[in-house]
Amino acid sequence: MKTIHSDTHRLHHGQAELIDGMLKPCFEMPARVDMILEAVQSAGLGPVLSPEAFGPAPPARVHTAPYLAFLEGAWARWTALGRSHDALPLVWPARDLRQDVEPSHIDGQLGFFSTDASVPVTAGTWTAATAAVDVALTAARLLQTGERTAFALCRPPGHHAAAGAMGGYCYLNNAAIAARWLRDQGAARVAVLDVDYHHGNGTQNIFWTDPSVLFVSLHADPREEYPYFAGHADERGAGEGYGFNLNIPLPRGTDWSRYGIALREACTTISRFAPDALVVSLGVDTFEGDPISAFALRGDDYRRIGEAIGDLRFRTVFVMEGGYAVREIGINVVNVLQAFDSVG
Ligand code: Q9C
Ligand code: ZN
Repeated sequence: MKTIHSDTHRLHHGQAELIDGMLKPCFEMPARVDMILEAVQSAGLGPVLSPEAFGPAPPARVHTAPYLAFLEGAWARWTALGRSHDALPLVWPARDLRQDVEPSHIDGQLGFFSTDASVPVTAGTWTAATAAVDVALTAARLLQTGERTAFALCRPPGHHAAAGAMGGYCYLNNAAIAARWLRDQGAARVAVLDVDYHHGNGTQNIFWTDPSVLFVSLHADPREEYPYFAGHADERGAGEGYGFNLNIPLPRGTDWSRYGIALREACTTISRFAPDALVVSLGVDTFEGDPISAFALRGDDYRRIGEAIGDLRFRTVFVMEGGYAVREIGINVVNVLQAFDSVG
């Protein structure tokens, strides 16, 4: 399996996130990619290639124009006020407030274009996020050239980014942009399987009314975990897209005995949909040692995930999402990818 990787991700490095009333170092850090790359190379997974540039059109197929304009210019607007630390949102248009007027002040815009505070905008965030999109698209293009699979080593992650909002460490939705691009290239049906610990609310939002992109997500029950306000089982899509969204929320402490059953259900649904391509939002924050999560998957379980996905026999692009146990992140990711290859 080929891996697509760009060092440009380093330009996005948030200084802090708010935990227990204190600013703590961001869990979503550049070292995550270093560890995955090292594991890919030492396992001999396959060649590591640089991305090609796809330009602004593919993200514009998924995200709104006002949101993209905001994100591209946010750092300049922030520093123009004499500020020098991370730009963070602190006020949101919650219910009972106006949702329909974009503020002109950067402090208002940060809230208008986000779902929560876990999205520091730094000097290099836009450049890093657009590079991650190119990584995802370059991997997707490999499927067009006859490869059965490819691994997009994206950072920052993407699945919490909605059409018009950043959130949960995510700015541009790499997996959704890749799925949309595959559709635009002629794939009639694309499935997105999201195995990150957190519900992929951004991806769900983007394909909510679209019957040509099936979204299936296994994740922590939103009653007790981020993103809290999306990811319930009764969210099935709307309009033409009704029935093409499947959420499988799982309780704290979920281990393989439970996860494996849920994954089989997810795979059965995808198999029936018979997509022309499969995009996997690959998060390994389901790991028992993850510092912000509460599932209990172990190293070997990632092999089982890879085998289950490989058994589907669809052309598959893996897009990196979450995973914060930095020491084990590489081996867990490579376990999925090697097991997928072994089924091929
Ligand atoms: N106590 C991804 O995995 N909230 N995003 C963290 C920690 C945000 C996770 C709170 C979690 C976002 C891509
Ligand atoms: Zn996650």
